[in-house]
Amino acid sequence: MQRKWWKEAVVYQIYPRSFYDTNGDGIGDLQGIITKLDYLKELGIDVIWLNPIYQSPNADNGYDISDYYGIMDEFGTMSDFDELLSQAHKRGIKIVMDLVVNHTSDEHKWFLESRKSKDNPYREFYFWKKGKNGRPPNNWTSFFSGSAWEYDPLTNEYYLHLFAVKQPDLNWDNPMVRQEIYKMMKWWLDKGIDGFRMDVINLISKVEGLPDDIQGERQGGLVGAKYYANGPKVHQYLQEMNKEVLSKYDIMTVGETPFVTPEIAKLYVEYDRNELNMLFHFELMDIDCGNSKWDIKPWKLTDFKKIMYKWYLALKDKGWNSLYLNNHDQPRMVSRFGNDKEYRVESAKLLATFLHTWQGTPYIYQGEEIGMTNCKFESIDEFRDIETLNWYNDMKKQGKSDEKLLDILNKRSRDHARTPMQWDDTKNAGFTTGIPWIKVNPNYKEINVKKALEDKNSIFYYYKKLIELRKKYPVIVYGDITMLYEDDEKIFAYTRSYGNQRLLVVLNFSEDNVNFAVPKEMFTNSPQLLISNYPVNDNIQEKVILRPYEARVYKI
Ligand code: ISL
Ligand code: CA
Repeated sequence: MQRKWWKEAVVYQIYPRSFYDTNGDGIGDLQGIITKLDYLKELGIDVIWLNPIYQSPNADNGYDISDYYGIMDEFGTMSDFDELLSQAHKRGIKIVMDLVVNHTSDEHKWFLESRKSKDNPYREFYFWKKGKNGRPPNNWTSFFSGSAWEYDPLTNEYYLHLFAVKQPDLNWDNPMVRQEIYKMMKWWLDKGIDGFRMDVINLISKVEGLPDDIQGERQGGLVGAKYYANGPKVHQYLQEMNKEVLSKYDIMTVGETPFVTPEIAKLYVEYDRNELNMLFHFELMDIDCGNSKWDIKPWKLTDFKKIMYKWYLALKDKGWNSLYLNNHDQPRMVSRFGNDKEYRVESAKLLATFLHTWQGTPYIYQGEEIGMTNCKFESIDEFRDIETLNWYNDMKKQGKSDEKLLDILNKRSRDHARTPMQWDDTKNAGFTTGIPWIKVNPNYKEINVKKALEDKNSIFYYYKKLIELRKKYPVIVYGDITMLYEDDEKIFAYTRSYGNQRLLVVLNFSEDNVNFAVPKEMFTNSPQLLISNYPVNDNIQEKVILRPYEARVYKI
């Protein structure tokens, strides 16, 4: 197995807007991240992934970029960024930036030019088309509700936006677009950043002619996805990007890729393809979704295990997996996959044990390390996210009741991940001295960093220990996986092996006490407990009773 720093690393994702505010405007900022670097150092992470910090009118919190070479005013200046990068590097922490190049803001200078006239040199930077009998050019729908096309009276044409109206899609078939993007990437890499997380990078190549989705097939609730998801030239473009940019630097890359199966993923991440290092797939995130993310259904542990094992096997020895249980687009993992009430601490630690002992690079989302939960939103006015607000308005038009919609949003809105980081038990959780841009989760008096740092048994120190174990035992990074009791609906158990190192991981994903029979051959050496989320004083026995959400890792 090829050893790589980005396989051994633990990544910490920061949503800067909600991390820490240093000037009292209610918005987190780059100085805020600098202030908290020692906290992250204490946790032991190796890499920070920053959600977008470029100039942006913030229709989608920075995912609508108006200048790739500038820092968002609210976040600070380029010199703050340079300071952040050097302060992080001084502590041995790398910085990975978000790369949002499927679309720009409609306020980007390329788009401002592009919309001016049909013969503007920038016209072909985007997708412009005539309507069909007063209707959009095709029937594709946007990720954020409604048509994927917006009419512009100035030239009497429509432009394509797979996301918000203010996020026009770039035309990657235009070589000038690609060259501009590569130039910009090199500019940031030459500054010394350590990699990119590439936003919806598998949507950049659209099928020529942008045809109607005849069957109106709704992939994840979207009409048209089959004409742009993993499109015809995406691999050609990524190989070109790799050759011209990525291969020249010692960096890590992770593509965010909805609509990928392991078979499709191989084409992006197999070592000999020279495209990306790893992907964020959505199969686990879809586990409790019906037709779309708003259609909530219960999930089963056997499905969870099947998905993880399938991805492990598919990429084994040929590529690499990334591991995440939540991020800025998803509900909080402890509320979704654990129990955020009586077993919050136990289940947060259990999920962490899985995240850090499966094969792949773990990504921790800010606040996860203290067990932050979903937030109770009382009314629609408390939400900020454009996806949430557009969907709500759409559903209201269709006559749905507020009560029903709020109930769904209280499980699914992206804003659960975006409430401010809870630093202490003072006003606004110590996030800001001003008025926070979004509601603070009312549970901050109970759940906060200060409290976590004062308690040796906290979730925080459990994460710290998991990260230390990863550094100490290469088997955690590189070990092969063997599944145990695959059909069990409550227990997730597996072994890892690498050379003569071997681990046994046992996780009780239920609220019940569960019997676990330890396979006989594991008694030969005396197993050593490496970590667990309950006090365990006995040595491993043939029959173990696992308590609710109990997690144990043994060296065997
Ligand atoms: O958030 C989602 C589900 O709630 C996804 O559909 C998400 O929109 C999709 O995965 C793309 O996400 C990325 O690009 C978006 C941005 O809003 C997200 O924050 C980002 O992670 C557009 O740039
Ligand atoms: Ca601020």
